[in-house]
Amino acid sequence: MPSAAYTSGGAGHPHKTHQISKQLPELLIQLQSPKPMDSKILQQLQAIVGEGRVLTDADSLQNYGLDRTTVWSAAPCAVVLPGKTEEVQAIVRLAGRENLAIVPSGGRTGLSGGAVAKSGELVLALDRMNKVIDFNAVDRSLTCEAGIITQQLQEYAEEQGLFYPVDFASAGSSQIGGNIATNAGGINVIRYGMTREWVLGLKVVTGNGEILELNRGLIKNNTGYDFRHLLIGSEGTLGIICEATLRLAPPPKDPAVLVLGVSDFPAIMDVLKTYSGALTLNAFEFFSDLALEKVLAHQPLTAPFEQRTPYYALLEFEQTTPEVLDTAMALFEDCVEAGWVLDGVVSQNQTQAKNLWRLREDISETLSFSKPYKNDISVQVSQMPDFIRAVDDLASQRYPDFEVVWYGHIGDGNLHLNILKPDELSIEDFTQECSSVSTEVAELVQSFNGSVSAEHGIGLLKKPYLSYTRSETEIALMQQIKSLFDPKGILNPGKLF
Ligand code: 2HG
Ligand code: ZN
Repeated sequence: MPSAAYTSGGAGHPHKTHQISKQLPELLIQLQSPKPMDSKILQQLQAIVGEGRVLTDADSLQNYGLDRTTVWSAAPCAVVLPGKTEEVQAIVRLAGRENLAIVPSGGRTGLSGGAVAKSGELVLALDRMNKVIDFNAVDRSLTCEAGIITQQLQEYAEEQGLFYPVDFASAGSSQIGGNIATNAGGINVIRYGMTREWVLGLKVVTGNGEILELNRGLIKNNTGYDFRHLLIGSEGTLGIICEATLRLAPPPKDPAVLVLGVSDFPAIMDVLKTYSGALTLNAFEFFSDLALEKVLAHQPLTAPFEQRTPYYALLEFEQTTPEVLDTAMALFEDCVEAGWVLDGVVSQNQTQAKNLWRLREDISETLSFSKPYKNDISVQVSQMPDFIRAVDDLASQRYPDFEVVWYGHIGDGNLHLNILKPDELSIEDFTQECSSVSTEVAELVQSFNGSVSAEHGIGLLKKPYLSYTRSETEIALMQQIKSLFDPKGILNPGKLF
């Protein structure tokens, strides 16, 4: 292997604990003079949750009113912090009586505006409901409250000798309830699937104020419609997730990370085919050299190897036996010989593995400083080469003056296409220009039978494009289902459809 020596930078701070700073343009920072909270409702909320747990100060409204999108201004009427399911139920019932819209709120790390409160809603934040309630070694499962931070859950599982495999860069601030409400994906989907795969049970409060206990931790339960799966990915429109029972896995053995410098897109797919045919991959990610350049300019990291290449593939695999690494190296030689791979580096310990991961995981945070317009699209993996070619043609025709950064979870067919805002362009003009191209991107996605939102959800941002992936009949059925779970339409109104 040409660059076997590891060259990445020092440890730095742990990559999952830093939060993306919300650098918003001034015009978006001002609150849209939220409607003051009716004092009688305020008193009733306080009676439910206790003194100091209903927030109305400007900082809290700003902080709890936004996720990581930069398009809308925060304008909730108040933030309420319940401590248990019965309090959530009482708040929902009060909101139903008063016709008050509720925005359920987790870690607000979403990228589609699903947790944005921009129209005088009450933000119901799960922060105080953050405990592990039960762990069962025989069932390999744990039950926790919805407000637990994903990374804390992962660490808890690790302390039990087990593994919660859903992982992504914002795991240090996202909450499990939000992960479930958006069916979060992340970097390990190729091996472990999305959040949905790991949910064994849910306790939720519907928009009608009923408490439902869904599936109660069972592996086998064929008793009709599985409402648990309706709630997963429902983006807070059907019910508020208060507790979850999650399945845990055995931890992967000594995972190694390989970063390969690749000549072009088709070569990435050849590398994927080569490696996934011979090894069990935990992840197969890719990023362009422009993505790497941006990360290196903002983070204390060094390039994976001296030579810069147009694209990089990042693979993670379990070293179940010492031979696995030999296989990976032999495949590397094959890929070099075929002309697909130009250089490569493999981690020799977990610190090196973590630092190599940062080259990929830090992209989103790094790009946030350029207020990117985001696309999170997917097709079947087999369609990827043709799809990428078509998206590339479209992007170079329609965005000739913008920097386009390519990266994503290529192993599961998910592309993140970020268009960077030039400094001289206002955010309004930039968003408008990008939105007009988005319809063409959506048409292209539709022609490939793909999805306009692979893992970030629909929220507010992707609402105009939902019909490119879901039929009219499906959307009408979704609306009818919503009216059953939330007859007054108080849960996250205006999101999803
Ligand atoms: C990732 O894969 C995240 O890094 C964020 O899903 C993607 O910011 C993005 O576009
Ligand atoms: Zn992603």
